[in-house]
Amino acid sequence: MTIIEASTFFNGTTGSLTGKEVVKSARTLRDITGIFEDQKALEEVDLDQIAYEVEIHEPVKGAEGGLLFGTSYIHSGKVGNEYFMTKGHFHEIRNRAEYYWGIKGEGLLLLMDEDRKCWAEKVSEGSLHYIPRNVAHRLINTGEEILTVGACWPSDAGHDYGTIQKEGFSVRVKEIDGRPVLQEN
Ligand code: M6P
Ligand code: ZN
Repeated sequence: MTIIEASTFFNGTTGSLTGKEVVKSARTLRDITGIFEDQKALEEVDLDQIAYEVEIHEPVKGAEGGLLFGTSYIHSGKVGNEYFMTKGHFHEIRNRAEYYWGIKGEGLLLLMDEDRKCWAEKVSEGSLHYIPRNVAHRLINTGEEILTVGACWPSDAGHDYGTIQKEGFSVRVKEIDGRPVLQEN
């Protein structure tokens, strides 16, 4: 019998994932222009800047019964008065839940059920968020530093981006008088 060295590392302070089976990706504003309301404001920003980055530990692909573990880094910024945010998604297999937890920065987790009822939870260092089955989820950086959030979800959950692309969330988060405000979409 042998003792095996760990091959993947998670830095709890920064959220950083390194080592084996870690996949990194980034989305620029150009990749997500459709999620912002103020299309005119998009003409005034650098579309090649990164809106958010994701690191995922992916020991399995799509298999039922597995888990995936990730860190999202949402950059600070706005398009018009709407904060940078993730695309947001339902799970392709709708009854798959997910955990998010705040690692660094300040933001909101916007949640929406299948009746398009929305609510939001404050995300900050140490906050824990259970995303129930059948609920779409999007992270919004309302602060001035990068919002770093951990995630763990079933490996077969999948991402349904199409529904959000077509219908959006029923609520938008905008900065009004220097504070985040929820507005009906
Ligand atoms: C978290 C997880 C991932 C997701 C990522 C970015 O790390 O929920 O599954 O891909 O956030 O969010 P989105 O896919 O909505 O852009
Ligand atoms: Zn998810």
